Amino acid sequence: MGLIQIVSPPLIAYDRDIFGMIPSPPIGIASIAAYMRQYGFVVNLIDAFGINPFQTKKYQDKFVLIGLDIEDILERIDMEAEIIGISVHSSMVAKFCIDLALAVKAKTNKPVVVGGPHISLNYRQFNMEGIDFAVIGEGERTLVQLVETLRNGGDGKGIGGVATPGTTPVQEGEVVEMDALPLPAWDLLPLENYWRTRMNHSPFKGKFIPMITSRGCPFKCSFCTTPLTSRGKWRAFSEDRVVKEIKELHTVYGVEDIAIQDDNFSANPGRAIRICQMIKEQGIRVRLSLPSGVRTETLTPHTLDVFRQGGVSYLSLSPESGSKKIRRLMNKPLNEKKFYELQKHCRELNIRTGICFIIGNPKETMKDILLTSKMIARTILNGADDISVFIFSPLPGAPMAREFEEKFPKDFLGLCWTPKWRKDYPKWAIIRNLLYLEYLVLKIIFQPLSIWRHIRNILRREYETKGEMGIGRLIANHVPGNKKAWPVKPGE
Ligand code: B12
Ligand code: SF4
Repeated sequence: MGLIQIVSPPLIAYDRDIFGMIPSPPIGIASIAAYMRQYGFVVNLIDAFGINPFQTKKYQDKFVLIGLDIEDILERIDMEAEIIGISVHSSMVAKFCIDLALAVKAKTNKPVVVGGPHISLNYRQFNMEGIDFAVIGEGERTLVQLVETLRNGGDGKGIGGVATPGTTPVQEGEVVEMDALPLPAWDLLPLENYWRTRMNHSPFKGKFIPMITSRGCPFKCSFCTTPLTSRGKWRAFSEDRVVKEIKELHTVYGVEDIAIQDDNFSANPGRAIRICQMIKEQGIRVRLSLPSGVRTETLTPHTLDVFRQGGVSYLSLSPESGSKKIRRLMNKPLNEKKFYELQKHCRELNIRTGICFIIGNPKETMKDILLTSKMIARTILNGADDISVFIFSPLPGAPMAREFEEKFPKDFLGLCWTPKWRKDYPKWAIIRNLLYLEYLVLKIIFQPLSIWRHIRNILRREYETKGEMGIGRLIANHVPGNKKAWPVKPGE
């Protein structure tokens, strides 16, 4: 019996777009590999970004490809593999993954299976290209079922959660009970290379790793696809399982910074509190961060106190807009009073905060922008450390994408938070820059001491905010002859 080969594609972003160039070890395929190994499968992972994050190339005119390209990946594919899987995280990599899948098929003539968040809502795009199998939703159980069926001479059609060219899945795929999932197979991924980039999805000082403690989200923000892929369900590891994983990451991999990348870590606030209490009681010394946006509805000042005691050092809050009208369109209600209180409390607790905004809604007027600008000012006066301003991009499947009138790229390339293909992009880019300028000026005026702290962190390359990581990277790139800098533009 051959092995199971799974490929995670390189990172693809607009040239020099630091908003899109965020590396993070691919936890989805690490989870599948760990689960399959339990059943005796031999799994080999090719992390096309992680293997060589310092190799950059021009891609499709306006983009940059970071990591291995198709030829590099083909060289590494094990010809003994009985099936080759490709993980498609976002629409940004869909075009590359189709080309890769077709090239793999042509070279190996083995079955190719794709999966990942993009596939769950856009499997037809891959079916139309004739790619053998597309797994919708969580992949652990479905991939085992698919491989076993193929081994037994089946054609894979009719398995829940599997789409094949010309057929739609008859039923949802089976999901594994959360606590039955083993710890991700990090031993199969080149973590050291990620650490060498000195960039991550979340601030860090030492060795970092991502972690998922729950899947799905019960909320329904209209720009997001998670409510559809998770069907509004939220499933979580038990507190014991989460703490066990944190302990192991710390002791086995020497990790000091853990980025909890859940869609909604605190959907069950009691569970989140207990996790942090257990970390404190057991004396586990790691820094935790919550970079994916924590819903204010699920937080109280007390929750934040316990988070701090459990090691939470950074979290991002996502009001998304200062305008009620825009928040309504995003289906993201916000109690502003509570938001400001929580934000101030984070400051008191020394939890670093990043406040996230999305601008560029087609119905957004100057008045709405001014309200966002006002909110940014107030958050800085309250002591916010960082802001992130994204430009709205219609992610295929998201409710807001359906209302978006401008045609988005057919191949989905460019569907990221810097949508340069939008006709009105230049306008939004200027507004984004002005909002960052406002942030910087107000920071210098109202938080002068914090500037020194940011400078110190950047010089030490030990980051407490996302902004420090970005600036640290840009500076490192401008030091002549600095071979350690993670590149921002295509190489030769
Ligand atoms: C963490 C995260 C990131 C991280 C880490 C990514 C990584 N390397 O894993 C970072 C910050 C780097 C990131 C970047 C981006 N992301 Co992101 N990200 C997420 C998030 C919040 C969680 C993903 C995750 O770890 N889930 C947990 C793991 C266990 O699940 P999983 O990865 O989905 O894997 C499971 C299945 O998908 C499947 N599966 C996965 N791979 C495979 C392969 C095979 C062969 C099979 C069979 C199955 C399979 O099985 C796995 C186990 O059950 C999701 C939201 C979500 N819930 O999906 C958004 C999400 C996937 N991201 C999104 C986007 C848009 C982006 C960006 C484009 C944003 C940007 N900056 O512009 C970039 C893309 C970067 C690039 N150029 O490719 C969108 C994608 C929507 C779309 N259609 O494009 C999502 C859905 C969020 C949203 N708002 O809607 N992201
Ligand atoms: S943006 Fe966050 S809170 Fe809103 S639906 Fe998506 S995952 Fe849930």
